[in-house]
Amino acid sequence: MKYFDIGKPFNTEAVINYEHIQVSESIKPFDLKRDESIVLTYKMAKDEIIYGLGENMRGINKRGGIYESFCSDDPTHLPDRKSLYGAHNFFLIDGIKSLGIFIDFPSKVTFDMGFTHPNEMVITIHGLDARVFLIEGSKNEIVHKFLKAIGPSYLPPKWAFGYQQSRWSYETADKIKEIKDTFNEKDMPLDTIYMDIDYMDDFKNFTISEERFPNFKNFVQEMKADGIRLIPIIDAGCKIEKDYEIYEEGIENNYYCLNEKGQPFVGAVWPGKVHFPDFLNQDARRWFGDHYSKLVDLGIDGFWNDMNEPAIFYSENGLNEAIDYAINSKGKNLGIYDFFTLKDKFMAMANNDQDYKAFYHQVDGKRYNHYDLHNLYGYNMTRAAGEGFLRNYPDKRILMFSRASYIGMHRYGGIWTGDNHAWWEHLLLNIKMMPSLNMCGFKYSGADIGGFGAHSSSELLIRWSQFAMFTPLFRNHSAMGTRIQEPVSFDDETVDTLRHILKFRNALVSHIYSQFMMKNKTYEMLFKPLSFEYDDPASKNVEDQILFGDLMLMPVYEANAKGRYVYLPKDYVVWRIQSFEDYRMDLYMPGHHYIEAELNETIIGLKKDCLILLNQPENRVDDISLDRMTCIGYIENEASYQLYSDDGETFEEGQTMTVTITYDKQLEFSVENPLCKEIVYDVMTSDNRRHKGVYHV
Ligand code: MIG
Repeated sequence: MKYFDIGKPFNTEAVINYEHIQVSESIKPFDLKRDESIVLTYKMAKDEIIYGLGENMRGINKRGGIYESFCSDDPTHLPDRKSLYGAHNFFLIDGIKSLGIFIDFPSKVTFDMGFTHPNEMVITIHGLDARVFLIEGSKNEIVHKFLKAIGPSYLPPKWAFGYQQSRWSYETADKIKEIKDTFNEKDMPLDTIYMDIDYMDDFKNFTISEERFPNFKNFVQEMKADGIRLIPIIDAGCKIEKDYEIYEEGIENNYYCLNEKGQPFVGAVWPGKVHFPDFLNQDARRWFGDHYSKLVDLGIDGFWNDMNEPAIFYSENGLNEAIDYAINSKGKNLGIYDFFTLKDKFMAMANNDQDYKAFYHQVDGKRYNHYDLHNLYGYNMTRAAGEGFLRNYPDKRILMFSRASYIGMHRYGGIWTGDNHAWWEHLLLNIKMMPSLNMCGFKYSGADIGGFGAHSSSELLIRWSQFAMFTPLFRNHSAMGTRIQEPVSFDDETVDTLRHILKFRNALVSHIYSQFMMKNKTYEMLFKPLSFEYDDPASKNVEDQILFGDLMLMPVYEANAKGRYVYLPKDYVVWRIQSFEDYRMDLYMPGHHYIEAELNETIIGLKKDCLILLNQPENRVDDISLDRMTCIGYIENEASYQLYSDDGETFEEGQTMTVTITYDKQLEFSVENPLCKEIVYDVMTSDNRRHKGVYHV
């Protein structure tokens, strides 16, 4: 791995491990131009594929599109949307040789990946100083080197791998209790309930509405007694209000971003007028990070950071300008252009570049314009929280994920992919996005299951849950005004189907958790495109199946489908699951197949010589025991499986069990470092026989 500096780059702290990284003499194969901005160009060979770019629209192969890294809050992710909430400038060109590239630059970068000209890649870095990393090797080696350079992921607690229920908003303690009780009544797994902005007093960070959540500490304990953890939201902007502690402390210590004149910059978000903490200033970071403790001390074990692009509904300047323009237009016969200008004045008020250029950060005593460091804001908010947790609770894992992010933020928290919609297209997008998020370091991630905006149908929610069952963050969240989307709020048949899916996910928790912990350590992706494991030509073009370790995920993502076409590069056993107890296994030869999957069936491919261990499903992750495990597999001669397990709550190192099964007319088990007492097995062998039984360890 090498890096090449253009000008004097800002240290974003994305890359932290420089041990095997050298300075590069050139930026080949790129041509470099530097005048008003930095432009890198590269001629792409005909069949080269581009992987990566983290949270972005379009496919696993990013070629043919145009993308922009500039953390933005736009709740309508249409196919041509160029930027979402994250700025993930790492990608990989895969041709005869492979090359990984990371553009470490904290402001706007445009990636024209063969959009303007099919064979030309044009990367425009909107500034004059950047560090560009170049990584050679195979695809897997490149990602491995990159993940090592940016360091391991933060560690969420194990319960954060359970089913999580959210809604904007469950406004009162009673409502939250009711949700929990309904889940209990309907025997539906649940580990957390989210508290969206309405739990706060007037949307003020680190406050709790006395009226809607009286005696909060008791309430938290009461929920916990039933195994449910509450996860409150924290927003970036802090309300301007005299005597509000955060406001006063921030002003007193100069912790807020300042405008040109050196006064705290004013924007407006949920609480009305706010100041934005200067998360790039380490003192401010420390101060803000310590405030999370207030809630932790009340029994809260996790948070989500929102609106940290930062989203700005309007600024005083923008609003005044628009209002003046409107007043001037009053009574006039507006031509069509004047009318549109008037309309745009209001429409363009939110998240406006003019506003981003109107405030400043203090970094190590130097002043920087926000626009130039824009993509580091959400990252440093989450860093403030993450550093605070480690400082104040060094032995406790706390759930944290963020909306905005930059590469490197995964060391402090995960991400969710923001305001998607209850559209089938967004289920498919979720599938395609997982590998590229992993490439950029974000392992603890997931989308709003069922869709945030728009009304979800039961069918969409079921299909989405069948896929998301594998994403580390497994959360159903939806917006105000949309159809109630909890799995318990649908018709009986849907509730039954979702119960089976959620229970199955719970049975997978020890596996997903173990994969997360092991792959984090070895700097590998959890989700991979097929071409990262198979080098046949057809695997390169698969955009709607992905690998999760030895499992092939082949989700159904279309309405009214009763199955789907699947490409299998090798022979696979298709595991067709209705519930933990009820499933089929069928052997398929390599090639293209139509595989049936009724609405209540999840289909998963098991590759040859693979095993997977499941725990018995419970309704809470805390209740999971490893004593009795279920083993599913497909074996020709020998298959081995590792299960990592630890307490899931502290940073104490755990243990790894290895289960090996060999097959020669009959199955032979061997278990190293046993963590379980019994293995209930159901294994298919390549001679198309099924072997069922119980192995006592
Ligand atoms: O302007 O807190 O993406 O998950 O429910 C909307 C309310 C603010 C945006 C987040 C969404 C959350 C919502 N927030």
